[in-house]
Amino acid sequence: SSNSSSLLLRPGMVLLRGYLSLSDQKKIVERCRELGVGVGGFYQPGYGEGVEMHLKMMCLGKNWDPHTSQYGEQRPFDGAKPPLIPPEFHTLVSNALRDSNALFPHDPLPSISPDICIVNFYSQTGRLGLHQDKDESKDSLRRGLPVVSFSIGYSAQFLYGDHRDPDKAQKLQLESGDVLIFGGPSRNVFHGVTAIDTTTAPNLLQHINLRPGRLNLTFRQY
Ligand code: AKG
Repeated sequence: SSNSSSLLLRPGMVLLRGYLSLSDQKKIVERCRELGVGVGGFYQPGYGEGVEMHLKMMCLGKNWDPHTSQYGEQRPFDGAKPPLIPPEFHTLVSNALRDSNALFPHDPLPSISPDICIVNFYSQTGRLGLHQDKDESKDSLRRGLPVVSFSIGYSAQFLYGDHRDPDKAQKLQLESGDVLIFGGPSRNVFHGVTAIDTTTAPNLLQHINLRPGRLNLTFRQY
């Protein structure tokens, strides 16, 4: 359901504004809640990571460890195996990439079979420092396989650019239902979340049954 406000932000970086329907968002919230309270569910990454992480995290498919920046099949701190990526998430990701390529045929991005999804939950004070997603395989990075990111709940002030310096970054408000894709020449873009906007859409959270905060899912192919 991508609409006319979808944007090619820069080569290889697409914003599908309002792509996820409310009903899709609600289902994603519900599924993440179920998975989040089970084995391998949400935890709070400690401080002293490479990147400032003020959020709760869970991995699906593979584990990504913020301490070592390594992928693995289990979480080092409790041995849990991450839950599988639900099949309906796979469908949403491949549809989003297909629709993005149809909107911007001059900048096609390769499709992916995501084997890792990082689910972040930002409370009202949540944030995430500027970083690159560069821990996937050399092959995945070399091919520019896109990262596909779903935003649900409160809006986020999102920064992106070619440098780690926030003053040099572009600003973007990511809203509930937005899908952001970055691959190809934008695969190594620096990005992060400076603040959560708690003033957005007061009825939205009730509709999608999310506690106050923001849920973000990023899908990648290791
Ligand atoms: C990441 O998980 O690597 C992110 O950068 C998440 C960004 C976001 O929450 O929009």
